[in-house]
Amino acid sequence: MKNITNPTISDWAKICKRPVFPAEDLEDKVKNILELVQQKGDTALKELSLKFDKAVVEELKVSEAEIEASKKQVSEELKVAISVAAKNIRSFHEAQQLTETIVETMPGIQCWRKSVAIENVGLYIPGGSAPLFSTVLMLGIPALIAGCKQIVLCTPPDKDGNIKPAVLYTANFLGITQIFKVGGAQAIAALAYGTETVPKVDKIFGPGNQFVTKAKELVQKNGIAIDLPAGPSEVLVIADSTADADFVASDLLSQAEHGPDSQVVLLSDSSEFVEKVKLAVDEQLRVLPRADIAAKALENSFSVIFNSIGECVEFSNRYAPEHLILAIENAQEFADKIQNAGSVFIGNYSCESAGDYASGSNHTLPTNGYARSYSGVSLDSFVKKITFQNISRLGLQNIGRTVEVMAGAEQLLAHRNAVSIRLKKIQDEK
Ligand code: HSO
Ligand code: ZN
Repeated sequence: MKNITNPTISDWAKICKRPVFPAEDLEDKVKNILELVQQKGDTALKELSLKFDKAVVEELKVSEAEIEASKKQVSEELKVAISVAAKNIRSFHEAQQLTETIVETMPGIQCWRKSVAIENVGLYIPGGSAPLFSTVLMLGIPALIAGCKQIVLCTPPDKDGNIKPAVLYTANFLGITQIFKVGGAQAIAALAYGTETVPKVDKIFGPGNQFVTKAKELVQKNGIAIDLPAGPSEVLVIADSTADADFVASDLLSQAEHGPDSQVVLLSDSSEFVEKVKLAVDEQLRVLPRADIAAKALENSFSVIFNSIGECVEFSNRYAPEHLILAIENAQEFADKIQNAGSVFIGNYSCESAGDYASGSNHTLPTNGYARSYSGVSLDSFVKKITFQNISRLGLQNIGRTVEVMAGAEQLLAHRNAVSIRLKKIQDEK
């Protein structure tokens, strides 16, 4: 983890740039996969699973028997943890249901907005070295609260053609039953176009590798919505000398262990504190099973020493981290100055892991600086908001002239006539 001291503002943009590791010919490879799935449907999915996951998949849809078996493979302790986390995530997302009021903008003119669930949604749950069953909770719970009619889950099979029991258990625990053994760009293609077995959806959610992310980007051209332009995980910690170096080190490592392309950043006003954190990182890293991955991520990571915590906050707003931890005195006060971040963790005890799993907030968040303009996944991500209006005869009399004048000025005379024709009839009826 390299250190930078007091960089000039003109260097900030360069420092904030995330490392990129593009796979060779990524776009062409993904386009080929998308085409194959469009042409050959289920057959392509099975062929691609064999090619990329080395898995022979007989049935794409997970069977009842497999779901039943998962209940025996998950420990009682984990089942309790999943239910506690689910309860908190449900409470937090249920509170996001807002009933909007009917607004009378003028006498006789009523306008209102209604949230209506996106009918068909696809949830992608990556496999790989750390199967994130927690993401099933983070995507499944708001989808269910929103009232999505069809929730389709895709996740890659392992070499034996099986799905991780915790993923199956969690999906079934929520009542999600349409689970398909398919991963990578081919899963995104299946959800976007539909195959004989996998239903086509309207919006695709979930994290994934570069292939998945590229596929999500490309299928948008077909009118499919996606949650976020996802990228590698990141955390930025702002810490002063009142923080606990061991805690800060543990937070940095918790994100570093996600993948070699993750980035962790430490900002502080104290060089002694940064040194303490680095020692603690080395010590904690040694005993981590994913030390290799975390060590690689640390190579793309850095610390910056600024003159004040105020400057750290300013830099963080420029960096726009996915996760921001404020391990500083008066953390709440500084929290009010946060302009760009996916999710903020305030004080020494708010570790990111709590939000990743169980405190209630969503862990699907904007990375790669997208926190400047995007929000993380929430209940809103699973609905569209339809506006309604009801204009009475009196309402049209009140608004009519305004519309006629504006339509005339835009020279859209059919628009103007839609009002004039009505006003005239009202006049004639008098
Ligand atoms: N930190 C990840 C979410 C996660 N962590 C899932 C553990 N499991 C999102 O950036
Ligand atoms: Zn995490």
